[in-house]
Amino acid sequence: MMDYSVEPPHSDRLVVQGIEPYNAEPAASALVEFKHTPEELVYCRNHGPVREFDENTYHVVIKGNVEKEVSLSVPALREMFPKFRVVSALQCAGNRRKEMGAIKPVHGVAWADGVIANCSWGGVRLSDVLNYVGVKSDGSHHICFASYATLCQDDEFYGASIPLEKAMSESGDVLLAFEMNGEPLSPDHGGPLRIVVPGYLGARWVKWLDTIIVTPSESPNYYQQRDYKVLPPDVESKAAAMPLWSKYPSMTCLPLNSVVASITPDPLSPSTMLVKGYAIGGPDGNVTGVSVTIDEGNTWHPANITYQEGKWSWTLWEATLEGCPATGEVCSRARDEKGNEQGKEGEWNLRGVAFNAWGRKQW
Ligand SMILES: Nc1nc2c(c(=O)[nH]1)N[C@H]1C(S)=C(S)[C@@H](COP(=O)(O)O)O[C@H]1N2
Ligand SMILES: [Mo]
Repeated sequence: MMDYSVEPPHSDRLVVQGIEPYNAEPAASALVEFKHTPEELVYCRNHGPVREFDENTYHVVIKGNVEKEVSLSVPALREMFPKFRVVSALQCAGNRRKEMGAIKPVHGVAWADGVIANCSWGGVRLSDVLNYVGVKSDGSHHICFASYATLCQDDEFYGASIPLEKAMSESGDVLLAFEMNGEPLSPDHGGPLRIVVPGYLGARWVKWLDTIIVTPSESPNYYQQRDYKVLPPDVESKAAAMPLWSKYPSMTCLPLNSVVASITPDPLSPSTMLVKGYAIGGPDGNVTGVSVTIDEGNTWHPANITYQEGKWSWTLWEATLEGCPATGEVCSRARDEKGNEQGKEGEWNLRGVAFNAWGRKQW
């Protein structure tokens, strides 16, 4: 049985979507006030109980197609490998699921638009650790991550995998992380050790990481094989999805996206609105621009980008709109390095993942 009675205390700044397991998100309006998301505003997404472990005795085993199998403690990782920091957004594939669910019901936690956090992650490079153990591979291998440390809902353990190329690429910035925002990683976010996979959906960022296996195929885990996939829109039930899971690819990157987080009228001139939001790049690189409209896209106004850092951070933006009516709606649209633009509508899928219609908020 899963025991939820011994969880450490959670932040009181989050909107709770579920207690067992603990799932909670901040208001997007609170999120966009910070470049780096403070710990108390970082969403919590769990498929089982949160557990607390001692960093000094916590180990990760690395095995499979490697020259030497090892078991390394977190202090050993700290000592043996150079430390790196990367600023990266962590985002759940179910971000904005509530909006997709308004089109047609979907399966999953009805997240609003707060399951995203932009943090500075500290740890050692997965590529350094893999070079140390020596990967025996002809190229097309996968690095499987698992946590047996805590139980979960749909499988014996929580697991995920990423392709070897992503794990080994210098610019991929995949970390075995033991710090978040310069502090030891807390139990809620997978401390003492989690994997950080910049640019990939949160489901691959395995928390309480205790096992890494190098294999020729992807992780067999439920969360890699039977979930976190975009099924075609005509698949409308779990029964219809069952024979199809294995035919569709596991998600890696989430799409280009933007969200309108807050609209504040100027106290001195109420027809002037300050609009704030966030945006995030997809598989084709980071955000290069965000525009807003209050007339369904007839006229677009460029927003100012107020924050972006490196390759993997989110983008914060704001726009001042003058001459607004008493009530209305603001939409946002992001553009990326390759010139792709966010589409007006997002496509529905059964699991409610990867929703990226224009951001939309009424005042
Ligand atoms: N061991 C374990 N790792 C996990 C999960 C989990 O339930 N168990 N949830 C995943 C999902 S779906 C997401 S979105 C992120 C959430 O990380 P956070 O709770 O630190 O925000 O962790 C991922 N890693
Ligand atoms: Mo997630």
